[in-house]
Amino acid sequence: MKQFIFLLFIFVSNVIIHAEDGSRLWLRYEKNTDFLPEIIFNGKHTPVIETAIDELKNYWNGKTVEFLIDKKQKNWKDGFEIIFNSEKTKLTARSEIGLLYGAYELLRLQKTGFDFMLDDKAAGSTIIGNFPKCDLRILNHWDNIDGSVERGYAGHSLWKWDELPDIVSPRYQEYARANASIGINGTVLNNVNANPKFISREYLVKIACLADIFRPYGIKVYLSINFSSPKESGGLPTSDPLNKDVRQWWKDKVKEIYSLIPDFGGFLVKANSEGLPGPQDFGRTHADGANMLAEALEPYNGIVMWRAFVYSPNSGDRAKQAYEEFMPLDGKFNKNVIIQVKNGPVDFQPREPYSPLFGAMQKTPLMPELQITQEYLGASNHLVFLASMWKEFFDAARQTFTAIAGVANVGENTNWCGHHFAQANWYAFGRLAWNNQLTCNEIAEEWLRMTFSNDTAFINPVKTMILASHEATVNYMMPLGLNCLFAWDHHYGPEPWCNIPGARADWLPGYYHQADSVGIGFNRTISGSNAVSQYPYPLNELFNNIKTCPENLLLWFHHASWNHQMKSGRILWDELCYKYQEGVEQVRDFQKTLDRIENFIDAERFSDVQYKLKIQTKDAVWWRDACLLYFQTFSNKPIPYLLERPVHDLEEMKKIKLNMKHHN
Ligand code: GCV
Repeated sequence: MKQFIFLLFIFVSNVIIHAEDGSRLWLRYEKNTDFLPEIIFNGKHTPVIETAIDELKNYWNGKTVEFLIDKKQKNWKDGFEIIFNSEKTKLTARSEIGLLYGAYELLRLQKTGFDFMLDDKAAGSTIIGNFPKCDLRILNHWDNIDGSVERGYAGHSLWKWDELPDIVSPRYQEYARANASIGINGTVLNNVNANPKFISREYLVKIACLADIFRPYGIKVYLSINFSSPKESGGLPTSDPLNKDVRQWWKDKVKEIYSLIPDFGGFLVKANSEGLPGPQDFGRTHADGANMLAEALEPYNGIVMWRAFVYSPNSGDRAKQAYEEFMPLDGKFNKNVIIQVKNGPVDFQPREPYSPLFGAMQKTPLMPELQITQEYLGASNHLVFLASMWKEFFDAARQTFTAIAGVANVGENTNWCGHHFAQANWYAFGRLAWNNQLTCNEIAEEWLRMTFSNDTAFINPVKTMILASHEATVNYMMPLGLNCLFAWDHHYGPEPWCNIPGARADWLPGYYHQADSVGIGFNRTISGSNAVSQYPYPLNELFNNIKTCPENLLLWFHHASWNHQMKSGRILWDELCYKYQEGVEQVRDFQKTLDRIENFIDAERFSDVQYKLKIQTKDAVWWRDACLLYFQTFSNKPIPYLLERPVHDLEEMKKIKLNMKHHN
């Protein structure tokens, strides 16, 4: 039956739609057969230029395209300008990679139904300029040497270490192409919880092979390193960053890497975090550690991305710790060090305020780390469009960035991301890394047009659905600023009651929700942990005052009474109940939306998404019942009588032990 559906051609609105598995991502161009457009370029034909020419020859339906390089346009960076008229299209960039990005822009415009002749009639030509806001747009893979992916929900790693360099999967090139098409220009291949083996000669040869495949797409390779590599694999007695032999070891290692990968990008480092080694093991600072590596990389223009994700169980409010640790080091890092900071102060929760390090570290470049893989947002089962969450961050942090990282959500699944709509998050990450001024609406529409259909009867309802999806998920998981209510051994389902004897307090939900008979939420005001003071004026005051604190962050900053009066006129307890219920209803509406557009998309992707939405709806009810029934044991108040009753029993839910394998 499945095969039959796969081969079936469905005719809808005069458009032929053939069934498919999602492997083509947003790159669903039809190949030119009868005619190949002329692509003129008088400069040197490098591999990147060849890629750009091939893409247009294969897929551009228009007339001649002329490539030009204008090195004088310094502030164009990797951007380009397109001048389109009825005779020919001129694509000008400052560098070869700009031409490749311009080629993908032409294909995107063509695929999304852009009317190139719109201005042409009036002014003789249409001019489009598109310039990135940020230089380094990097994916971080949390891929392990054994092929597993930490927090990966799309199957095993794409990288087949046992096969490389002899066997080269075609997916490596497809991966590079997909990234280049959305402006991503770097990839960290391995997990930040790094195995020292990755920088052994044996693995560097494999990595060099991937770098060769990615190069024609303008993608540089970076690696996560383990700070104690000199000791672990170099045979030295120490990894102390101030030790002369250790410093020399890193210099030699870097030299070896560049001899194999001349355009290697640099290192990503998780140090003194969650049990990993780091400079503090030797009484040194993060700056000492980062600068040692920076010194080794500098002659080759390599960089160090040093993560600020640090916290310990005995240092007070976890949300304050990265700031406390890194602020005193501001200005102490070498110039090729960038501090990589998660968007929020804790850990990729469904909603967090922005990390107060942004804007505060004035003398050190910072790069945000966003999480594309849905560790805390329903893995690859829930439809959640993350651009909405990231835009919240960009709007709040109000900083210009030279680099940005996203923790990848791709794996070896045929559809790359485990959920067809999770592809939208990979896409959105690339587009926002290029230009975070783009709106969610623009990105969603673009992606839907590229991936499914240009028919507005399809686009409008589906766009409305995906734009609402992040808020819906926050509603049924952790509304009003709640966070970290996840189960201990996976971050998928709810376990607000989780209490493992002897476990670190800051790894248990109770640390975050602080529910008691008076109320719920973490007091981070000046009468509590005073995390509010890490924010600049007037935000600090706004957050500190329960009357002005945005309600969507209320329980992040305040321990509010169950009877606290909300703007809706309800008391906090009732509002919480309404929010959870709203989330459930939103997801049920998503199911209806999807069913209504069934005829606009192929049967295979439709039924996959329909199936996932069923899981999401069941999970939303599970989240609602688990959280409300548990918090009700503190509030001692009824669930408002107008609302649906729970369908689960608290004691039964406490027994659920998920095997995450079933949720991949
Ligand atoms: C890669 C969280 C995740 C870990 C992750 C860590 C990090 O704690 O649960 O899987 O480790 O963040 O970002 O380093």
